[in-house]
Amino acid sequence: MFFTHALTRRPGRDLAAGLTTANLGVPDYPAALAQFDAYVDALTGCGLTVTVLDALEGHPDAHFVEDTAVVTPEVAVVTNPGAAARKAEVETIETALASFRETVRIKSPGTVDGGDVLMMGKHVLIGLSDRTNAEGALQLGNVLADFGYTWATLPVAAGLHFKSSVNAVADDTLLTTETFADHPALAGYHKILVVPEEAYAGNTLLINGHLIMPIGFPDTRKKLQALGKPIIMLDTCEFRKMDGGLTCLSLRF
Ligand code: CIR
Repeated sequence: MFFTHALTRRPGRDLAAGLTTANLGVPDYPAALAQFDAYVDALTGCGLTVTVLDALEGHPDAHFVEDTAVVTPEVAVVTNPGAAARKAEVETIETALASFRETVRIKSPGTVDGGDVLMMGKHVLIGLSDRTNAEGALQLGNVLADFGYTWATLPVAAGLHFKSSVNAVADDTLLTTETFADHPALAGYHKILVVPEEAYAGNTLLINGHLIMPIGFPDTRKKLQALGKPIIMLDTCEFRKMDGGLTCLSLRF
């Protein structure tokens, strides 16, 4: 997929009040801002025009914008995030996306977090997780089917979201942790395996032929180098403390 735009949001001063299971300590606000700025620079370097929304104080996970929408070339599906504390984030995202695409909403009792949705061309893999339920997946799948997409679900057996563990690194190639590697829904793709000690590196981002990956995962880096794509390394440690990573910080379209 070729992208021209990204939508992001600056972290707020209250980012440490967000949801987390990581047990990696409290994120440092100035350090998070520096990591966010480097991320925006990397997206710009991949040729994207990046919209940066203002921080949404009172919504400490709101910079993880990926969870609030699924954007295809034809439509922007605004989600109903699975965590009660995150539902209100979608209002400003819908407004921002409306200038780019027709928008459609996932409605309760359906819930979807965009972090569970992986677009592989015209096929969409949807992880069923604590955040994304079967009704939400059905609503999303039905909207996308109207535009010629096929879709499949699979259980998120580890990690917060499906894309915490599995991401595209080429049109037909997935980077995946061992947990997901043998699932039949992934059978048609080439796979590069992330070793368990480097599971966080499964959250690597492919943008217009560039790979953006987190620092500190040498085995995964070596495997990705074999693809011959430029690799941009970013420090995401402040976001990791809040269960976040590279894909969560933007919507690409
Ligand atoms: C949350 O628990 O919702 C946030 N603290 C982290 C969201 C990360 N989003 C993503 O992986 N797509």
